[in-house]
Amino acid sequence: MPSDTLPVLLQTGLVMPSVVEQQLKERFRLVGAEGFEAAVAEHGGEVRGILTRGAQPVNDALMARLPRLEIVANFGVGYDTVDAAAASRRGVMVTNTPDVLNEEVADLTLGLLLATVREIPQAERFLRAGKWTSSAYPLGTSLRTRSVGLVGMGRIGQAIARRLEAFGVPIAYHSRNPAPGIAYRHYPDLIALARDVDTLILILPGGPSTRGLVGRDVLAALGPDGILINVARGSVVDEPALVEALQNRTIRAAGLDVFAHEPEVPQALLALDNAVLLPHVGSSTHHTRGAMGQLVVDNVVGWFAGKGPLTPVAETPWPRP
Ligand code: NAP
Ligand code: 8YV
Repeated sequence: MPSDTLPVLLQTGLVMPSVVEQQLKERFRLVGAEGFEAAVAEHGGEVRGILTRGAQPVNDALMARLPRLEIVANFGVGYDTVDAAAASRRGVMVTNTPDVLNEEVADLTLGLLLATVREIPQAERFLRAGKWTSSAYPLGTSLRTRSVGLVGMGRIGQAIARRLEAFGVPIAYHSRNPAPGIAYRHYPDLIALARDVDTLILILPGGPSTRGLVGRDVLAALGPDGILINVARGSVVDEPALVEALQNRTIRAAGLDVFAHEPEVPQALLALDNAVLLPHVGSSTHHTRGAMGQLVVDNVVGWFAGKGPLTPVAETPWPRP
């Protein structure tokens, strides 16, 4: 088929080219990777699908410029940069990549938890700096005495909980509703949970409903021995309040995979020795990113073949009610 008769897909930045581009380029015309604004200006009237990984918000204003848009395929389970409610109003399908990354993200979360509690990066820096020859690394805090509050008990939260079970750590959780079939104590009130545990792990969606959920009040309730692990979204935490709590040691430490304005990380956080910082790598292995890319491909191909998407988000159910 001549390329100008193929359905046009707009990419908001590169989305796993070795999997996604490789499989879609024969059946679709891919535009946008080399200049998003220029592609919208030139092809806006023809675009039928968007491939996105979150760098560029897919909001109502963008969708208004794409009158033939049918589907937004998000590379990632979290789709907080896509206005799914606006898509639903416009009859546009939104898909994400759930489940295929649960175990990978849960592995990384346990790694980050241990790194933060046992100060693994700090101890390594100590050795590399040649300090071991003059003194032993100071004794630190232990996971043995800790209890964990999971904020979010969905697909990934449950995979984290399974791993924590193996570590013998008591678990409780906060979410808006109790998770079906989960026996851990449910706290409808996040501050009450923060008061009762000394370690919080955030694993819930970003977006307006969770913006700033962990602020000064939650950090104060967590207390001076408190450890905060965030593998959810930077927007869930009041970042300046967290920096202040770490600087003043009103909490003990934080392990962060996500930040408010990625890829920018505040200098004040970089300067802290009680923060372990990762560049949003929860799912970033060849294995799991490949599976996520394949799910993006399968959603898009299924949609344009008239079979419907594999993993529609809650706001755009399929089959349509
Ligand atoms: P999920 O299965 O949809 O679970 C979400 C959990 O969060 C549920 O327990 C839900 O319970 C709870 N929740 C939702 N909104 C809430 C609110 N306003 N207040 C309190 N709890 C709320 O999602 P998942 O697949 O586990 O993924 C969770 C999130 O992890 C993603 O959305 C993404 O942001 C993040 N993530 C990060 C990485 C990384 O690389 N760091 C990788 C993958 C995912 P209720 O609905 O009952 O409240
Ligand atoms: C990805 C994620 O890194 O799935 C998610 O929600 O945060 C990560 O798996 C991201 O979405 C792709 O850039």
